[in-house]
Amino acid sequence: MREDLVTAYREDGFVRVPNVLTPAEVERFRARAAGYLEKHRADRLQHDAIFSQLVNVWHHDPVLRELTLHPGIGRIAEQLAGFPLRIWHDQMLVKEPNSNAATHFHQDHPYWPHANDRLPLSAWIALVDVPPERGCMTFLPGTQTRTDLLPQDLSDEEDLFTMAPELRWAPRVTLPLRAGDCTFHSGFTGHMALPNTTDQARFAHVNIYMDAATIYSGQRHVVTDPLDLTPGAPLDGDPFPRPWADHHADHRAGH
Ligand code: AKG
Repeated sequence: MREDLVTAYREDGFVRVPNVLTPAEVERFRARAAGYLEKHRADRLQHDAIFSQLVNVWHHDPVLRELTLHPGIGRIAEQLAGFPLRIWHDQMLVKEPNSNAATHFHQDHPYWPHANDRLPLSAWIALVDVPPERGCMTFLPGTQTRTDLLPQDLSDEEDLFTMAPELRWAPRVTLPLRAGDCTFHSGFTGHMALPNTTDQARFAHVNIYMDAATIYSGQRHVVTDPLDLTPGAPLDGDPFPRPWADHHADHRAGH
């Protein structure tokens, strides 16, 4: 992993990493994602026009599980974070052809039932070419320090800027991706995704990583609600794996 990419991530709260997947992996995962979407449309969380969102596909599909638990991507995420991580959850985010709806600016962490954690991050993996007009992401550099805000309302384009008016005129960085490229962004980095105005679906697979020491805050969330956890319980074990880890090294380090 290039040191300049780590430095950029730590400064800006996001970074683009090219070619995290080989062309053969891209084709295998893209074909599988398209098939999965057709089979599971009814399970989508979002039935509005922003995107089709399918959470924890790794629980249901052995091929997409390889993508969520991809050791190379997990290791890059740990290098960027600088501490041990676990999978929090994955999500398939498909912007349907000509769906024409932006994902408005927001931060991710305020939606999550996490406490006792250092800065988590997401790997947003492009399974097709994603130029701006197909719905790539735009980031607000440096906003990973804004850990004080309430969850933003995704239906309100202005909500983040109403909460933090000084961000309204801040620089914005839009990062187009080729298939197999990835952007990593922290859980507090403000970001949005542009609309898909093309006639090809935008397939993104997002691996979300959290600090391995994260505990459950008690807040409701679709991933933790079925687990019936007590507030303060560690988010660890089988539902939140770290398969890329060197278990011997972890043991020596006391994790
Ligand atoms: C995220 O991955 O945190 C996003 O907000 C993605 C939004 C999108 O892909 O439309």
